[in-house]
Amino acid sequence: MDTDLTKRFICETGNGEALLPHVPPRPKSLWIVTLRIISPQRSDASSVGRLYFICREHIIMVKAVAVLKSSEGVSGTVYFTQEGDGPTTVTGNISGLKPGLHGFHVHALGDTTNGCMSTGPHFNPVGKEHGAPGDENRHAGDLGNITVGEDGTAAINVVDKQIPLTGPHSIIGRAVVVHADPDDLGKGGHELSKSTGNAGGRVACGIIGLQA
Ligand SMILES: [Cu+2]
Ligand SMILES: [Zn+2]
Repeated sequence: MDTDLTKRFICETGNGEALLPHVPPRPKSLWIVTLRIISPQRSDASSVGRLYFICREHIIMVKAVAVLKSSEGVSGTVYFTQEGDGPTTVTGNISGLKPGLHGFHVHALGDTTNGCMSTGPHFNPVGKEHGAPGDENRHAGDLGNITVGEDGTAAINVVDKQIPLTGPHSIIGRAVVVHADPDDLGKGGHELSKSTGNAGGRVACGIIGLQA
């Protein structure tokens, strides 16, 4: 079964576009479909004709969501959208945090069997060091910091090219983690700067799942 939700195949005939869900999809290929055409007037009358379709791949918008919870009263919802192979937009709100900067990452695993501790290290599919979102040398999961206001709430608005929702480096099924302290973006000189940004404990997390 084709479980890739990101692609559909639009097939065209001389009479315009038609979606052919039962045609085995293959991009840029010519499909010849044999149709049995049944007359609406006479159910016993049918004829066989051939239609020629050219199918092309059509990549659609993919959406995902993570619901963040913690025992310390932190909660929030983080949304991810990606169109085609463009950048991923991250939006949402998190509340119940202390004011200031908090490290904000995608961690490698969507495993919360031991709370946020079991979500693994920062998502790092190509073996780089911890860094800032704009750095060349960074983990894919390094989204920097979120800024929490005096009301304990942070609004998230990030656009990033290294956290796709499709393909081999997809973040679907991984986790979003908010930390107790600021992420030093690899520049703090601490022994943990180049691995975690020394962002302290994991105060809330949520698993990134596909959304309709
Ligand atoms: Cu983290
Ligand atoms: Zn990192």
